[in-house]
Amino acid sequence: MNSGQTIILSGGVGGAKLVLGMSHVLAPEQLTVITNTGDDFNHYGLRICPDIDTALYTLSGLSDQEKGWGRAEETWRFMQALTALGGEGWFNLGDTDLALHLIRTQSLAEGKTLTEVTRMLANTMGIELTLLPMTNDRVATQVMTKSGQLDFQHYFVRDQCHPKVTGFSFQGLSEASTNPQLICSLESQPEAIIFAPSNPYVSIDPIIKLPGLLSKMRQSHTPIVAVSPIVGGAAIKGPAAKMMLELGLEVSPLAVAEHYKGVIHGLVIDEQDKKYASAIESLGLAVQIAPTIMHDLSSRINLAQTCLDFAQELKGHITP
Ligand code: FO1
Repeated sequence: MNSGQTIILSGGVGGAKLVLGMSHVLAPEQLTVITNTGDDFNHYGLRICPDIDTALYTLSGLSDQEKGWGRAEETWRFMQALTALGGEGWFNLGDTDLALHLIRTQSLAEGKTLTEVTRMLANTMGIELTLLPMTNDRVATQVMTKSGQLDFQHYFVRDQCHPKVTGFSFQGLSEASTNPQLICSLESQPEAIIFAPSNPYVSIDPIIKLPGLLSKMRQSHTPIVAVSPIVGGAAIKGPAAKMMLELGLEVSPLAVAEHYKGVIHGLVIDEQDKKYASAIESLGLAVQIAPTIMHDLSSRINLAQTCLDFAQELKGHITP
C-alpha cells in the first residue's frame, strides 16, 4: 500500500512553477517538495537560501512574477542605503525580503534546523504542504570555470553567468545527510518522484548526489519522472543551455535524458522536441510528449497532472 505521497525535487524559478502546479492538483498531505540548498550562501551575516525562498514566495503567492525570485511590490531602500555606505550591491536584498533572511538567520543561530525554520516560515505563509531543504547540512555548489572556481551566487548573480563553465562541485556534499523526512517519505512507498524542469547540473544534481539518496529512490520502486528543462534547443530560464554548450553537450532533451540515465524512468519532453523521442527511448527511458512551457497557472497545473499520469502509467513497468 503506498502512501499516496508525491515527492518533487526542485530548484530555481522554473522548478517552483511546476511545484505551484502540483500544489493545485494534490492535497497538501500528498505533496512533499524537496528544494536544492546548493545555492545557499552567507551574505552580510545573513544565511540566504534562494531556492527555498523562491518556493516559499511562489507557493504563498508573494513572489515577484516578473523576476521569479524575491517578493512582489518590493522596495529597495535598504540596498540604496547599503551601497551609499559603500556596501556591495551585486546581490539585491529587498526591504520585505530582508525580514525573512533576518528571521531565518536568527532562528538558525538559536539552533533550529533549516527544516524547522522552513516549516515555521511556511506556516506563517499559509503553506500546508511539506517543504523540505534537501539536507540540514551546509552544501555549497561551486562552478568550475576557465578562469577558476566560483561560488554559485558569484557565478550566477555577480558575474551574470558569463564565465565559461567546465564543471561543478558540491562542497560538503559527501558529509551531508539527506533530510531524514525525505528518507522517511521514500520508505513509505511514495506514488511518484518528479524532477521539476530545473537546471540538472546545479539544481537537481546537488539533491540526487546526496550520499545514499539515489539508491533509496531506486529501492522504493517508485516511478521517477523528470521534465526536460530544455525545450526547442534552449532553456526556458537560466543558464542550463549555455552550460550544456560549454560542456560540449547537445542542447536537447536527449542530452538531459543521458544525464539522468540510470536515475529516472521517464522523461517529459515538449511537443517541439518530439523528434528526440525514439533516441531517448533507445536509452531505455519512457517518453511523454506534452506542452512543457508553463506560461500561466493552468499550464503549470496541466504539466503537473501530465507528470502524475505518466508516473502512474510507469508504475507497472518498474523493474525492482
Ligand atoms: N538573482 C539575481 O539574478 N539577482 C539578484 O540580485 C538576486 C537576489 C536574490 C535575493 C534573494 C533570493 O532568494 C534570490 C535572489 N536571486 C537573485 C535569485 C538567486 O540568485 C537564485 O539562486 C536563483 O533563483 C537561481 O536559483
